[in-house]
Amino acid sequence: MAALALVRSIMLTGTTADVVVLHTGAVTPDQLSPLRDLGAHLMLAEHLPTSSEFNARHQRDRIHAVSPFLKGGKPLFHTPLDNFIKLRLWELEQYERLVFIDADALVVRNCDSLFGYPEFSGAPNVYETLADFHRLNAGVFVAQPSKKTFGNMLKMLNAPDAYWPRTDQSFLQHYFPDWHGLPVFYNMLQYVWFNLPELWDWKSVKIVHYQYEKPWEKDHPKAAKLRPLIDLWQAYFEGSNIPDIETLANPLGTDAQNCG
Ligand SMILES: [Mn+2]
Repeated sequence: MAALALVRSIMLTGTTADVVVLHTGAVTPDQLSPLRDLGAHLMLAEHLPTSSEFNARHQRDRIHAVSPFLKGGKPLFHTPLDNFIKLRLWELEQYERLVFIDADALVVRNCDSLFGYPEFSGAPNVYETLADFHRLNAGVFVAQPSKKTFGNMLKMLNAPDAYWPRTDQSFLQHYFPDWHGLPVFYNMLQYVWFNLPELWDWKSVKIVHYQYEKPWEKDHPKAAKLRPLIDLWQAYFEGSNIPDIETLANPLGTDAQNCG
């Protein structure tokens, strides 16, 4: 499963934090055991107790009809109701602070400094234009677990007629309107590679986030454009020939700029 590449990448950064994998009941024990072997703690999480009206409004087919993805494709496994499960992180009061990272990401440098950031810190959803710096991408964020916060979230989330077109991402931006911005390097979205190559610098990138098409999908429409990033993910997934990040070539454009 995809989280194997992520967990391996985190362990290779020498983190001193507990690594916890939040998973649904749809994941099988043989998919989970390699994660445990790498030292991850596994945590089964249930869907949130949202109303049946809420659940109907957030069914995949309905969300995609009302609020289609116009900028890129997502694989079919994508289930909107599963996305809200990540709010259960706020129930984990045994931790003072946590850093959430989407399973479709790789941590290529140590990110323990994120534990020093306040709630709620997240990186902007920048992958097409710099005008999007005010939008949140919920793939990486810093939170302070609190059952009280969790209860308040559930109330707002599940309010009558509430509709969250980008699921947890829309909700978190609404719940934390004054979120703190993390540098983009903490959540480099893969489309930056071809849309804003001048932003990409391997010397600073800490987390690569494969938003939209996934690096484990066979020959997706963006595969040719993203080949170096897909090869990097595969190396972490296989656990062999993982390159030294310092030696990776930046996308074209950055190199040209550096020469000038
Ligand atoms: Mn993601």
